[in-house]
Amino acid sequence: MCDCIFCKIANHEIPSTVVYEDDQVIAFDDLNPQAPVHTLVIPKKHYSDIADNVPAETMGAMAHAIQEVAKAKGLEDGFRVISNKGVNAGQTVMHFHMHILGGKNLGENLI
Ligand code: IU
Repeated sequence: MCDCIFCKIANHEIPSTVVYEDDQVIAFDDLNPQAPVHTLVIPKKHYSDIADNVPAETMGAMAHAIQEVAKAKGLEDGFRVISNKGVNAGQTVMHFHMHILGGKNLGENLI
């Protein structure tokens, strides 16, 4: 059994507010939002981070999910995508995820 919290969200063992889902990825609202829209996209299969030999097909599915989230959340005015990898980036959940932030002018501040 995987003890990873995002694996449990992907398997619907832990509830989340799902914004988009297909066979490869799931997108859900961040529990501690840093912007009016803050949604996470994760692959359903476990990879520790973006540098963990993530297949190109999975990256494509992530990109597609980002576009679907942007449409669902009405982010026509723009949004930011961030993926933290490792200690220096402040990664706290060791299951590859991309943050989608929007809903206001984010300026030049990093998340
Ligand atoms: P980071 O890139 O690893 O630092 O981001 C992890 C994010 O996961 C962070 O924004 C948390 O608020 C978010 N999160 C969540 O949405 N639900 C959870 O159960 C947990 C973390 I643990």
